[in-house]
Amino acid sequence: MNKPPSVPEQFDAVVVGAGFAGLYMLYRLRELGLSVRALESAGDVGGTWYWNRYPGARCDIPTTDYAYTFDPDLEKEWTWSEKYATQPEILDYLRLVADRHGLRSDIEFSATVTSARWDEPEERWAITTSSGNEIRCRYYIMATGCLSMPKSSEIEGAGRFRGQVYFTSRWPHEGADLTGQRVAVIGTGSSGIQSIPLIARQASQLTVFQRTANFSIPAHNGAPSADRLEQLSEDRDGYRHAARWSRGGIPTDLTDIFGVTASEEVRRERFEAAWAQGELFGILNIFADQGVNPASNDIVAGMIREKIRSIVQDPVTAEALCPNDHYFGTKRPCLDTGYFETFNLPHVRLVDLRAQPIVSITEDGIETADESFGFDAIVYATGFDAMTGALVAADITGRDDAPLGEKWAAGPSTYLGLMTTGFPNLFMLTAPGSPSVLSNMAVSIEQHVDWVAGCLRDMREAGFETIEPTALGESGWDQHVQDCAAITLYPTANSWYMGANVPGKPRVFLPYIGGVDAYRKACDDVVEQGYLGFRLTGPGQAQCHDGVVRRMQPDVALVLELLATLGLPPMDSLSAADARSLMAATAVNRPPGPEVGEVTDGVIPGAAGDLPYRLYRPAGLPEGPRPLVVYFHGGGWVLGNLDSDDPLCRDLCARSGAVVVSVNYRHAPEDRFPAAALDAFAAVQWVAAHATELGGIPGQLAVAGWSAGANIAAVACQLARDAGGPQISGQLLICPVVDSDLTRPSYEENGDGYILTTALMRWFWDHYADPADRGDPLAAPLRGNLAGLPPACIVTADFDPLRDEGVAYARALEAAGVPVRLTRARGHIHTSLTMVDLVISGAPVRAEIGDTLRAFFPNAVPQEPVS
Ligand code: N01
Repeated sequence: MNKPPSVPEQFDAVVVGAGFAGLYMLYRLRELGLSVRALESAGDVGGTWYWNRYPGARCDIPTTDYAYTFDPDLEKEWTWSEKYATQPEILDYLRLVADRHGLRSDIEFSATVTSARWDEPEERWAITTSSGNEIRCRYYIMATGCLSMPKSSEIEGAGRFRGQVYFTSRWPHEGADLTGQRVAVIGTGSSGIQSIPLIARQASQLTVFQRTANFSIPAHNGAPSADRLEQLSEDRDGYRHAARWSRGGIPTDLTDIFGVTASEEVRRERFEAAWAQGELFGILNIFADQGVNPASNDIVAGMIREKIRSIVQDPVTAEALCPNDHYFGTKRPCLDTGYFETFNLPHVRLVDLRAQPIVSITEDGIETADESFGFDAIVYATGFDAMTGALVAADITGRDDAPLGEKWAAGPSTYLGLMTTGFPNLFMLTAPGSPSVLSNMAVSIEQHVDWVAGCLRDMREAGFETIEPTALGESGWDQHVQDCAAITLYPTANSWYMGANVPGKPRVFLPYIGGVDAYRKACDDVVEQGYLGFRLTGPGQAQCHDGVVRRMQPDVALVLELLATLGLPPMDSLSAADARSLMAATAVNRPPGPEVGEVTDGVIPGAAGDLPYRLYRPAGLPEGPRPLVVYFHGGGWVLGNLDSDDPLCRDLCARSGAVVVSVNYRHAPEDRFPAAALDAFAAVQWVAAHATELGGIPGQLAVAGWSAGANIAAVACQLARDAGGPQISGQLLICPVVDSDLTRPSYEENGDGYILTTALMRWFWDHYADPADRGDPLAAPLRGNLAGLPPACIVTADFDPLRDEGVAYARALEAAGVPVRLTRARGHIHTSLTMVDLVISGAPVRAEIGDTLRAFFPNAVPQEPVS
């Protein structure tokens, strides 16, 4: 007789995983009064701390900070014995939390989820487990961890070895006695680096197979930091608040010292202090620019290599242990206890797999290209299919029977690293797109869980039963995650952050690198804006405030934040003289822009007197004449000079291979309309006439400008056409002023808060031109005759009040038959493209501008663009 189908158990929520995240999620869901079942494949709570029992396993975040904060009494009662606690102690802690809050009664252990399917008509998840049970729930929450799916060994012959095989991530509970054995360890990530010194104590011979040398600093383990304990005892709430709103989840004073400009003495002092401190966020915060600037990063990396050479006695081994194929920090750095010293022991040997790769694992050991090694035991410390592995393996099928693995085939896509479209009511804790592995996990996990719990509470109060991100919200977040990574050195490394450690895995930067603080703010903003980017439904109702929570480039946002802290007066409240002084003062410490071949200053006869110019000649071969670009600086006809746009001129010169002649012009209010425009035209005429002596190619001349400089560049093109010359090959107008109408939508949207404000624009116009003149094409070129003008490249920025007039000019030029390339600086403000080397996200736009300038001169000598 057939067994009758069992009735699926019903829960409001199912949580998968009983580690740090799963336990707290369970606690919060129960607090909300929901019925919950947690499913855990292990035999006990602990997650990563249940499985990773290899010798030496410890956390690499100080234990004072690597703990829950939701239970203040537990915080006071529990004392960590060490600065970095061992795996058994952390596991004990998690067991205590489970017992203290009676969580075990809702956890089914040794239960592996085999599949989860969204039942569309029922609006519920149907989950099956390894025991054949079916469970149904409304909310399905994956707390499966980022580093829980061991990477399968892709090494040839891995199954053939007849000796003992161990995986650091699945170490036997009873331990492994390696006493007197010949042991191989493959892998030198955190797990390898922590376990190798302890394995060396037991083994008679230890051979470490290293594919990539890794950066590691001494943990200086011992008692928990007295300083942190004191801060906690004095003001626990304040300390925890600071952690929640910090960049990495630990209160840290971020430095503003740049490696490239710091003195040797300061560099050394800061490095030695971080080395002595033995904390990851310390060594990652020696210089403000070490994560983004290769030169600064090299300073830190070089000093770590010096330390390695000073510890390891054999110079060949020392050199092989020196990392040199990735920037420091771009692969997770390690904290060790005696790692490099271990290689001074006579029975320990390093095999550099770059020099002699593994050919195969054999029955007796390992064969490399050069040698055969015999072993009694092989330890794999080869890492994880990080961040996506456990989620994809969980066989989750969303709307229209679409598997998560298929959706993520080209790389994961999430909204806030918490949800993904097509999978309603599926929450993922610390998923791709969240700060997770780049942060103190304990802090990030509490934030995620609190957000999810708050979301479910809000939904219940409003009568909603399903939630799902919109395509727009999710693609916007994915873009933001990649934008944040793109300005750093991180994507350059073959790291597990990039999925590069797993053969065939798409190369996408997985975690959110914008910071715990920025992430928390984004999550909060989403809620404040009525669950922006989510669609919620419930009986008889639906809600969708569609949109993108972060559209601005992250470095632009940082510049704005920094400016806000300076408390500068609005420019439009100042006199022209004071505004000029303020502008000069704020430019003092900015990066100088790229090197060019030669910079010379000179004087041009203008429409009513001499005009200073600065000429930039590109570096490199071939020698000989180059096309010319006459450039006009920005500053609303009132501010600016040859210095103000110097970095941008260098950049344009280096990228285009053209000689750039930056010309100053008469400023308002001393010389009002149309002085600046007439000077611009006079300058263009003079440069065209003196092309040869300036090192230019006669007849190959473009004009360029930014902001008001673009205004007079555009006017000069119209005047040149009307005057029958000079011949202009192209006009580059960066965020141009082309009209005096301040009512376009971009003025509404961006008129306040993005440096160039509507009020400032009005102030500029008031200084420059009488209202009666503002419609004159010499002031508002959009209103002129546009036929027969040179090809144009118009650059607009998303958060610029002038955005729409730039677009309008492009459309009008096109309508008049002028070839136009409209380049959008996505996520930028009016000034960001001029902030060369400060707003790194502007580099791709400036590269595009360089290409356009080259295209203005198709017959010029080709020149390699700067990278
Ligand atoms: O793994 P890993 P892990 N042949 O990927 C090598 C956290 N964690 O388990 O770099 C030969 O870092 C691989 O070489 P390569 C922490 O976030 C924290 O050590 O890919 N070698 C690498 O050397 C950490 O980052 C703690 O060229 C192969 C190593 O194996 C993350 O977990 C402790 C290979 C893998 O290093 C993962 O650390 C432990 C092959 N086929 C872990 N495949 C603490 O809290 C891989 N390798 C301190």
